[in-house]
Amino acid sequence: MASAEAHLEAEALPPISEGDMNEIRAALEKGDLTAAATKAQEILANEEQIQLHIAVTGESGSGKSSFVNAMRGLQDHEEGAAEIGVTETTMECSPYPHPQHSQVIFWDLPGIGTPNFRPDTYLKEVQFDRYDFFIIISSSRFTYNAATLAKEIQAQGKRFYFVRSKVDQDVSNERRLYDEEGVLKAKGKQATETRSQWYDEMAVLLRIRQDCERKLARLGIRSPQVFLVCRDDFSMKYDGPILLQTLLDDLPSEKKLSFLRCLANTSREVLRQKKKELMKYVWLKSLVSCGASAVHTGAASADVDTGVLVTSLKEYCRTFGLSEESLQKLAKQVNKPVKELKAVIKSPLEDEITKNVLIKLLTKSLGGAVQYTSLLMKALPEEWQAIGCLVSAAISFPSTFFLLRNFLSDAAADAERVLQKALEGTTQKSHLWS
Ligand SMILES: Nc1nc2c(ncn2[C@@H]2O[C@H](COP(=O)(O)OP(=O)(O)O)[C@@H](O)[C@H]2O)c(=O)[nH]1
Ligand SMILES: [Mg+2]
Repeated sequence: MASAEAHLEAEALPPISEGDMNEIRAALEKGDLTAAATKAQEILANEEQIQLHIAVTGESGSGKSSFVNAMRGLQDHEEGAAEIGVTETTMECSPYPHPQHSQVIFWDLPGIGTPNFRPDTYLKEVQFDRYDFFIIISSSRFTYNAATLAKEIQAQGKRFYFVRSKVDQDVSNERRLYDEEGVLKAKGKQATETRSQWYDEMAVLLRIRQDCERKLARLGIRSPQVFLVCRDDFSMKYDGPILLQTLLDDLPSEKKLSFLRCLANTSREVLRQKKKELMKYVWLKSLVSCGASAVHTGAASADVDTGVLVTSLKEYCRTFGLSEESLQKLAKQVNKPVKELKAVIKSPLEDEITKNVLIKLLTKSLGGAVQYTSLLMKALPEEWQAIGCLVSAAISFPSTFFLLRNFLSDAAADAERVLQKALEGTTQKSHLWS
C-alpha cells in the first residue's frame, strides 16, 4: 500500500444535494453516527441505481446492433449479444443492458430508412423521453432522414452524435489500390486531391470525415461533427476513444460514474477519470462502514463493517479490470500471456479480496488503530459499550477512509501499468498513451 500522505490532496465531493449534506452534518453534530451512516448509505444506493439510456439509431444494416455489442464489450457471437445482420421488420426497440453494469442500457432502435419516414412520429414511437442521448449511425454518407432526425432530436432538447461505422472496410478497400510499397497501383493515374499517390491512412480517414461533414452541412446541420469507428477494438481505434470521451464530458455530473464504470480501461484518461469519480464517494463509504459498526456493539472482530469495505474494494478492482476474468480477456485480446500482465500488479485482485485480506490492509492502514479499538471494546464494561462504540467508530473512520483512498489509488496505478504492459509493442500505444 502507498502511504496515506502520498494521496492527501482533498478530493471533490460527490454530486449530492445540499439537503442531504445538511442531514449528515446535523446527525454527526448530534453524535448520531448511525443516522449519518444511514443517510450516506441511502445516497450511495441511489447513485448505484442511476440509469443511463443510450439510443442507437440509423438505417437498417448501418451497424446499429454491432455498435451496441461493441459498447457492451461483447463479440457478436457471445451470449447476450444483439443479433447481427437481421432484416428489420418491426418498430420494436430492444434494450441491451451492459453485462456488468446493468443500469447502463443501450437501445437498439428500429431503422430510419423507410421512404415515408417522419422524425417526429418516429421519436414518439420509440419513446423519445426515455433516452439520455442519441447515436445516429451510418456506414456511408448520412442521409436526409438522418439529418432531419438529428434536427428533431435537437428541437426536442436532447443531444445526438453522428457516428460513421465500418471505417475498417473503407481503410482496407483503399489499401487494395496500392502496392506493397504503398504506391498507387493504377499505372499512369495521377494522384488527385482526394487520393494520394502514396497510401496514407490518415488521408483516407480525413476524406471520409470531410465527405460526411460536408453532406450533413448541406442537409442543414450546423458545424457537424462525425466520429469514425469500427466495431473491432472499438474503444481503442479511430475515433472510438474521442467519441467515448465526448459522451462522458457531455453527461451531467450525476451520470458520469455510471457511464465510466462500463468503459473499458483503454486509455490513461479513462483511468484518471474513473479514479477521480470514485474518490468522491470514499468518505460516504467510510461513514457507512463506521456507522454500521456502531450498531453491532462490540461483536465485530474489527470496528468497521467489513462487508461494506470488502464490497467497495471489489468494486474498485472490477472498475479497473483487476480480476482474473478481465485480465484473461485482455491477455487474449493483446495476445500476451496473462502472467506478464499480472506481474505488474501490486494490489490484490478482485477474486483475492476476502475479509481476512481486508483486516490485514486495515491494520496496516493507520498504524494499527483498529486493533487498539478492538481491545478498547473488550476492556470496556457492558454499560459503557455504547459510548465505546461511538469512539471506536470515530477512530476507525480515518483508517477506513485511508484504506479506501489508498486502495483506490493503488488499483488505478495497477490498471495503468497493466494498460502500459498490454500496449507494449503495439501501434496503438502512441495514440492512447497521451
Ligand atoms: N467490417 C465491418 N463490418 C461491420 C461493422 N459494423 C457492422 N458490420 C457488419 O454490417 C452488417 C450489418 O450490421 P448490423 O449491426 O446488423 O446492422 P443494423 O442492421 O444497423 O443493426 C453485419 O454484417 C455486420 O457484421 C464494422 O465496424 N466493420
Ligand atoms: Mg440490427
